[in-house]
Amino acid sequence: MLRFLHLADLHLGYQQYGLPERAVDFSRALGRAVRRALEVKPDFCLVAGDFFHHRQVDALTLRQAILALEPLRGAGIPVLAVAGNHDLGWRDGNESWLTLLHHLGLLTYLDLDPRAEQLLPGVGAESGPLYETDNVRVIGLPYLGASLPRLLDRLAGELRELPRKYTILMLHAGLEGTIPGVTEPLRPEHLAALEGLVDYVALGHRHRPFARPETSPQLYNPGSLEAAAADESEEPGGWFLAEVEPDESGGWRQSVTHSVCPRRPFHRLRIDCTLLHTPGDLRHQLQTHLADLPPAGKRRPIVELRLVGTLLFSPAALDLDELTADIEEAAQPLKVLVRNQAAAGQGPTAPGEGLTRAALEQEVLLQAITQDHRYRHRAGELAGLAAEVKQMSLAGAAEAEIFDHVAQAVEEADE
Ligand SMILES: [Mn+2]
Repeated sequence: MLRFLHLADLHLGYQQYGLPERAVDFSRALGRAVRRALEVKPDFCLVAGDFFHHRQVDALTLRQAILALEPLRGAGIPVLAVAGNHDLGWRDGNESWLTLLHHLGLLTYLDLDPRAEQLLPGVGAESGPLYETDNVRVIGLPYLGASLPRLLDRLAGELRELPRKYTILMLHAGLEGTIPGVTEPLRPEHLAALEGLVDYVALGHRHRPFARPETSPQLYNPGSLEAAAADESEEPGGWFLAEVEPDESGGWRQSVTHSVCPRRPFHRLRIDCTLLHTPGDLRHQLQTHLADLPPAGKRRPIVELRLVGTLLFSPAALDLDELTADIEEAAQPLKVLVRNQAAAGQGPTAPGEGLTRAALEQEVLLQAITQDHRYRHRAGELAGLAAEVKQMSLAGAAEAEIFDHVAQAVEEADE
């Protein structure tokens, strides 16, 4: 029986939100996967690209990589890796950090020269896209973007000439149809052309996990170990453990299970402002959400607050700092992300032509005040008051005098 672990998108060295703690999270996530590998003792581990977050790696990140890979080398578990777009940037022939890890014997870097006449070199070649044992063949391609489909055709041609054995194709590419609204150069039919030649396509690149065991070849993407973006927190990634046995018909039976990698908690709160008439209502709604959060664990969470819908009061009255402070007090987060995606209420419509300057001013004030549900019922009165304040100020009235006037007007209205 053959067993392997399939990981992708480790993004080591990613200080998400500028926080060193997040880079530690990505490293810890890899540590989890390594511990699992040491328990399972697979024949090898696959890393389908984006080992590092940046093309240039700092000393701490390199140390994190070495500390993760050394125990696997010690246990005799090969790590096979391809370059993702983050590892490469674009190809310019320079050595990458993955090449260095390869030369240190910490991983086997599978790479391919798309210009080579023959893509698959003979067994025993110093470098290239091929890792082969008696019963398994792994072909790993770097991130190739839009040129991948054509290359797969050539690869299929070369594979047809080789003796058949259990074959894994490792790619760093998104697959069309897996993320709504995202167009990918790689389509399912490009992979279907490998039917009978490849048994397991080990994907990385998009960070949400998926499994297509019903297709031929079977397609898998384990997702990223940690969330590299807020929307990745809802479909957490991890790793696949694949177990492969020969079946009666001369093919293979594979059983593939996904494990989610334990991550730092990531809470996404969403408030629809459309039914909230005042900033106080919004704050109250936030408190309700905060009370529903799971109790704090060992790791401080990341909390995202998204405001959606239509704002019923003036955007100027929306105090995002206050909302952030409420979240900080209630959840003790590592990071608060507040995103105001709420549309402001309808802006003033063009006032009618032929109005006097004073009438035009009143019209604009009236429309602005009417947009705020707190003051809508007294918009006419307040627009009049604003005009009076302006007149007083132009006439040189003292601040105290203006204040008294406003206070008196408000008091009268409240009676
Ligand atoms: Mn990635």
